[in-house]
Amino acid sequence: MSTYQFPDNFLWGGAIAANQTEGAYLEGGKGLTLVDLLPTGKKRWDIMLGKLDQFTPVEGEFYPSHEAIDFFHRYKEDIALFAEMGFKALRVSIAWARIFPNGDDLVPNEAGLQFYDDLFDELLKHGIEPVVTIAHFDVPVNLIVKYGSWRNRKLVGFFETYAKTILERYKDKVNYWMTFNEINMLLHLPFVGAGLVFKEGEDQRQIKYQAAHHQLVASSLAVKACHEINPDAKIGCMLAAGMTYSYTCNPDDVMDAMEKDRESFFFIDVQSRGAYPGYAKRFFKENDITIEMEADDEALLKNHAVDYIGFSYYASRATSTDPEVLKNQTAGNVFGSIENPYLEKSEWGWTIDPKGFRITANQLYDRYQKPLFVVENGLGAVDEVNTDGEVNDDYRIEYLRKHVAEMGEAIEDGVDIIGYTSWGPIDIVSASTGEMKKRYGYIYVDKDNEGNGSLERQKKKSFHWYKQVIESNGEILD
Ligand code: BGP
Repeated sequence: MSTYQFPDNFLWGGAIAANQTEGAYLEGGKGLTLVDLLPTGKKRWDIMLGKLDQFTPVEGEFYPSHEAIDFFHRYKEDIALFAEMGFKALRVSIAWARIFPNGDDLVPNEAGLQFYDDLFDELLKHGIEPVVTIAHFDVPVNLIVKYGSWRNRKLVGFFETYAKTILERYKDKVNYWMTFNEINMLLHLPFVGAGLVFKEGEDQRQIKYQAAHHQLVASSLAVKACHEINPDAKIGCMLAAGMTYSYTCNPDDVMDAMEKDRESFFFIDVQSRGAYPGYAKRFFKENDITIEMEADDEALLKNHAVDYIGFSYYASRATSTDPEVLKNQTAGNVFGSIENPYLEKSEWGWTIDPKGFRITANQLYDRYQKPLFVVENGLGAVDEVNTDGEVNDDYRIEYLRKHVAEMGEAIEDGVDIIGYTSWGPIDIVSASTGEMKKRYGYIYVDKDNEGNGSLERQKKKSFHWYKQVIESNGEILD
């Protein structure tokens, strides 16, 4: 038995994203979205970095998002399994291109709106709160081709129209919203985070930060609309978090670690504290970055701050100013990191640091003093179905048990955490690699990296473990 006291109404559940689960990529009137242009294999990474000149799927390439795990047709079966685990909440995203297939359509696509009405009704039928991400890595391709995506100020207006449409449509069904998934990802995977495509010789950093400003203004407009349409709803931001450790007590390393964290905190400082921080203004000046603003931008940012801080936690990071030390890089949720000699890594090289979860939660709560919502955490691993047809994912239970325990410690530290929706409660397409092999789920899906399989679902050992965690409200973690 653990000794942790999770709040009575703690939102235990899971998190998925439209582009990694739904499939049906052109059904029901949906338009092409940026992820529909991401094939598996080595081309994927270059495109995610913004090197792309082909805006329709290429014959012969495999695009995992086109079918994903067919959640579009199977959501009722999957939600029944989530309900069997006792989920209080399910984080989903709405595919922008299901609602506005071209992004700049004058009227929304009713079939798309109806799909999410049906999805939310199914969740509510099972007593599961929808937690909705408005934008999760899926800008409609037409907005990229016609306007250059978020580098263009016009995206603010298109996004505001999209956000107002769904906030109004689902105001009686959705009480938890968040604006941009991992808004800081834009700096690292600009095509994924903001649909940015670069031409030879462009100043990419200038374009990224101008696009970031447009997203930050758009986010404040969504917050404003949410509070006007449904004052009882809560709307948050969403950060890819994970504290950066200094490799040594050398003040240069400590400063470097602080600056690495501030690179991400910048987005949340604006969305939660309502203004550009001084360190960002210094950074812009020293790097010849000029942010074009419109007259009421700063007032919008100031007057429409988020209600809670949503974040993903997979790992902590480490940094050093010593070129020799910097050579020992490891992977991570895109950011990468220096190998931490005190910690293990996943099969994909992601550092495993449960205590870092407690540290990061304290760091965020100290900084923002607003409720936190853990909207992603989990272990991507290779799962094998054994000869008895079972998946004994003890390694995933171990990872999750340790992280949930550290979350309990953070709550005892006084950190106000309102929920935990672990990433990928069902096996889904990996965002970074497009693989099915990198599995996160409590539920196994019969599909491989090449798209073969029956799509059949089956419970893993962790399904029963998580069911017990939820039933006991975090008391039983063994
Ligand atoms: C985050 C995304 C999620 C999810 C997660 C796991 O960046 O918000 O969409 O994909 O990472 O990463 P991956 O799927 O690459 O293993």
